[in-house]
Amino acid sequence: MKRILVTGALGQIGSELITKLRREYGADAVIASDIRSTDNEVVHGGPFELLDVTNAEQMYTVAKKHNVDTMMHMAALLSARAEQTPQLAWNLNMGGLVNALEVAREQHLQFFTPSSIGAFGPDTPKLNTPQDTLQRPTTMYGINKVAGELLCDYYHSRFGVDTRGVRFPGLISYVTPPGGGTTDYAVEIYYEALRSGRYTSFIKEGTYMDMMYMPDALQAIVDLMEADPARLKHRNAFNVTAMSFEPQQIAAEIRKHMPSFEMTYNVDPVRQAIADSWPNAIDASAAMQEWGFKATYDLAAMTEDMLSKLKTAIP
Ligand code: AKB
Repeated sequence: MKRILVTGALGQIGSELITKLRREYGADAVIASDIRSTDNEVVHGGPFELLDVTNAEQMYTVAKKHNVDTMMHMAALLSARAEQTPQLAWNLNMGGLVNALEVAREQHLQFFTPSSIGAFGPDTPKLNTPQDTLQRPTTMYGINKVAGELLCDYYHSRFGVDTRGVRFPGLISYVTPPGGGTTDYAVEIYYEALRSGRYTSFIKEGTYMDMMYMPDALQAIVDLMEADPARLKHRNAFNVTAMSFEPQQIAAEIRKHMPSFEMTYNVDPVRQAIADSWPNAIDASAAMQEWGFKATYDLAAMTEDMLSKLKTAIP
């Protein structure tokens, strides 16, 4: 039986990943961990441990106690938050990753951690951004992500750790809201559309970024972890994406369901600068060829699903 330790389990990806993994591998096979606890399914639906990823000894003890064979390391600060507190971001994003990789090395674990489109920078080709290309990010988050990609490659080549990973675009979901990201506008817009019929975007009109609906992101993690390693020429940091749009396009899609929806702009210079330094649309062909990555939701299908799910979730 598989035994998977997930860090950052109460975060945006973690909380839905836990549900999916427990459904696929059994509730007891998935150990959720986070620095905090709360009263929800992640905590009560299977094993849960309080875990500060910057504490190497604690991480080792939890992994050993549950005899895990896989680690999915999700705990991290997102781009905008990392820009506000760069020292904390370095300590958490890099310190946590090094600790997690060390546990994976010592205990021979299969390992997953997400990178991001944030690992690219202003000099990276903006359109059809290749899998292997120039990476000179200008944000603390991006620097963490590039360093993390290289570190995961290193742990594979130097120590033989089975490291795997993807570069996620903005992830959109109706379960747990993201916090501190640049792509968060594309989640907030749905909540505000339903709550008030209007949204003020902090990202400027015409700013294209890659995005993906959460079910596709979770499936990508499972598929990559189950992929035949002989087929993987890259291991870490596979470009994955489902769509690229700018604020007017998501607003227009929402208007198809809510004709009176209104959008205005109040651009946040910090998050806008981050978005401007990222690609407009990345090329995911390496992930498609090497492990069969495929996204099923486009902007229209995602919008329909988000609005119908949120309608019942928002009081
Ligand atoms: C963020 O906006 O920081 C994240 C990401 C694209 O990595 N959603």
